[in-house]
Amino acid sequence: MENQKEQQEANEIKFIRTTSAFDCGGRCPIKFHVKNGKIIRVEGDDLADEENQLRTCLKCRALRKEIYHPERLKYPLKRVGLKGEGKFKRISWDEALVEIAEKLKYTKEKYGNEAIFLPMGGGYIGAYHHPILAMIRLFTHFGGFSTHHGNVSSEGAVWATMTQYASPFVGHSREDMLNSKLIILWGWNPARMNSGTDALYYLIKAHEKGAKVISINPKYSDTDVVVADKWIPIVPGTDVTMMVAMANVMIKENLHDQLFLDKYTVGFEKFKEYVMGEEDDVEKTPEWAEKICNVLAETIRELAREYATTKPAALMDCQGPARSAMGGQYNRAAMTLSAMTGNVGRKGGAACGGLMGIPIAHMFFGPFILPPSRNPVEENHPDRISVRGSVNLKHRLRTRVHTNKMFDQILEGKEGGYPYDIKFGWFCGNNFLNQLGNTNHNAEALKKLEYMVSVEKFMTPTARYADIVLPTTSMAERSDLTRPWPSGPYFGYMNKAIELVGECKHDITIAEELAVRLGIEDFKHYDETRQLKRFWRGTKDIKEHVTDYDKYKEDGIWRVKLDEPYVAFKKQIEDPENNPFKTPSGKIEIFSQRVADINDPNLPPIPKYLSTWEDRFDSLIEKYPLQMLSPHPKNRVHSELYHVEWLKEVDHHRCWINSIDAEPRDIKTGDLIYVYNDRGILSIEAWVTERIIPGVIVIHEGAWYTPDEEGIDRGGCPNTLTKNAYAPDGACCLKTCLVQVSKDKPEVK
Ligand SMILES: Nc1nc2c(c(=O)[nH]1)N[C@H]1C(S)=C(S)[C@@H](COP(=O)(O)OP(=O)(O)OC[C@H]3O[C@@H](n4cnc5c(=O)[nH]c(N)nc54)[C@H](O)[C@@H]3O)O[C@H]1N2
Ligand SMILES: Nc1nc2c(c(=O)[nH]1)N[C@H]1C(S)=C(S)[C@@H](COP(=O)(O)OP(=O)(O)OC[C@H]3O[C@@H](n4cnc5c(=O)[nH]c(N)nc54)[C@H](O)[C@@H]3O)O[C@H]1N2
Ligand SMILES: [Mo]
Repeated sequence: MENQKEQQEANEIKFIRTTSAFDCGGRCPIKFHVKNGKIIRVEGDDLADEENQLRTCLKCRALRKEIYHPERLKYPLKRVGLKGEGKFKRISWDEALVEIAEKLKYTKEKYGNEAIFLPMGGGYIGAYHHPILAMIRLFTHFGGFSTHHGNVSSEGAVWATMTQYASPFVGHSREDMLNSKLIILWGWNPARMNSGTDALYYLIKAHEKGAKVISINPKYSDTDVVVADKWIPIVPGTDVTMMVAMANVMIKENLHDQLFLDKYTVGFEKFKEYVMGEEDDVEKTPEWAEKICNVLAETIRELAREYATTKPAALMDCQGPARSAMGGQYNRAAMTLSAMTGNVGRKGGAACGGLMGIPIAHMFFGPFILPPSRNPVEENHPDRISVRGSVNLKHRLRTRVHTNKMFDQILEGKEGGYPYDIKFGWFCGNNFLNQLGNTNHNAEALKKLEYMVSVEKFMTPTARYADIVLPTTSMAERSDLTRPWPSGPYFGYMNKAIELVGECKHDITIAEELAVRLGIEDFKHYDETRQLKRFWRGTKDIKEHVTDYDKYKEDGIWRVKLDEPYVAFKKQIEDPENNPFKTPSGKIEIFSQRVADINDPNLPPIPKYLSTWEDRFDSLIEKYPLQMLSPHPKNRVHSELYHVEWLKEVDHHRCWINSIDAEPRDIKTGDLIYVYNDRGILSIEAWVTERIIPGVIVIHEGAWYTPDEEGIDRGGCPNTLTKNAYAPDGACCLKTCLVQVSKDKPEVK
């Protein structure tokens, strides 16, 4: 009888509401259907009305296919083959943790704590289970670790906004697009890369309501297909020429908002001198720009007039184009145009800057589970980094290697001019071999590490180089708090839906168990459920908005109701006396003295177009005539969800190439082609399409690096071709890359 009842209960379908926590611009509400302890179905948001519903994305709807994927890691593994070869054997947790603890102690004694390297990683965005936070705490207790600086996503945009506005919160809540008359998508493609779960919905609504939408992008994007009234294709990396040429037209035709500039900005005169050619005898006319960016001068003129005279207008720049050798110059020029047209702080306008975040429901994580002290390796260093986003980059370089140089540091160490000699690497929440520039070089570096641990859900290209791979839990196996970026505003409550799969352990549990083996006695254990409530109670931002914790938990989401759309810098514009910008001048700094003081010609104090390496004017173009773009994938979060067959079907991984480039190479859709440069060779299927301009190819990021015995990457990971370099402002240069394409296999070096 008892058994029957239990059976009946188990057979019932339970609904568990949660919010996803991928490192994605979306944060989707999810309703899991759980039967017999197993997720059998995934639904989206059904708690809100049509208007407020958050449209759960295709990736989250396929979640159970990831959670139960046959290749999901379920036990600790020890490498038995060569690094990268992928041969591992199952071991017990006890064996794994004993060995790791020994290696950590050995490394500390022999080389010092600085030899322990902890790469950051955003793979999971939850407050309690954040893998990196757990490890920062453990390693701080253990005497410290070394790490890196420079946000892989957005350092160019962060640098630009901190320079010009001294604030990263440059976004509007998305419904404000309904107030725009003109929306310019300048390298923004929210139909592919989620940029707020509600972004595309409001963009479509705004378009339906009559806003004109113009897109400036080398590729005719998925968003353009849906909403663009006009597509202006542009040569990658040359946006600043078009932007300053638009400024030139506005100045000449007196279309700019001089009153706004006088009242709220500093340094416009210096920018004007550059634009009008007084600084360098080159006037930045549309004809000048046309020669570089390949947009007709007349098109530039028209857009300048339209943007300056249609009010309000929202120029939506983003981070992608700045993740390049040109860095945040593009965001700085966009912010300047926004000020010139008086669209900053205005409903239906946009402040630009690419980050798009708003400060509401933007609690920061982990105040209660961070270590009690600073990382000792940096604490005792005279050049410890102070503020993230500080414009003084040079200062930062002395304690931390740049993100896109972390593998160089492993290879070359102090002798090569890097801060430390690295011996031990702990990789969690990232797949950096795959996701940073120059995979072949990164693989060499991982081979050189004395010891490496990877905590993962899957045997990623990075994990294949580890000595020990530990299996971690998925988001369905955890309770946590999360929040969206870049837009919102809402808080997510993640409810644990199923028991831990296989022998998987949470990252935080791994840290706790390792602490015991390392003899760290004061490493605190926090109870998950109680800790989440404490987060809520102790975090002003959540507590202020979330008035009913139990409902928040039950619904898996708490929506913050705004009386009117959030508009960045509204206060600064409406009441500047009492609300100065946080810049040294208290105004929008079109000219920045702080940047001028760095005195680097490649880091100009006003936004400027600078030609870069591997652009169309680099002599390397003769050998490698095509620019490669590697935008974010629609069907994955970077390299996550790679195995999910449903998602593979959505968007086949293939190389976009224009017929003008394909025909002379005898390439047809479906052909296997080789894409290469001096850094590597990859193979991929071709898609001949007019949706990308001639001279440019597209390979989406996140495909798994899979070198064959000759070293050809059969997985088609674009970072096999990108450079391990950073821009003068700290941006990772993952979009600046020259390649050649052929149908025949090129010679392997
Ligand atoms: N589905 C999905 N959504 C995601 C992510 C994901 O992996 N998958 N990742 C999330 C993360 S971590 C981030 S940082 C954001 C990233 O968001 P972004 O960095 O903005 O995204 P990207 O796809 O790299 O680039 C956006 C667009 O810029 C265009 N572009 C590239 N170069 C140029 C150029 O020189 N000029 C112009 N005008 N356009 C250019 C590309 O064609 C592309 O359409 O997305 C987030 N959202
Ligand atoms: N060519 C090119 N390269 C790019 C970009 C580009 O535009 N072009 N974009 C860049 C950008 S914006 C970003 S943000 C980076 C992303 O770079 P990464 O952060 O390296 O990319 P992900 O593929 O998201 O890797 C996250 C990993 O964390 C694992 N993971 C998820 N949750 C957990 C957890 O709770 N614990 C542990 N231990 N692991 C977990 C996942 O399985 C996954 O393997 O890629 C960058 N790389
Ligand atoms: Mo990112």
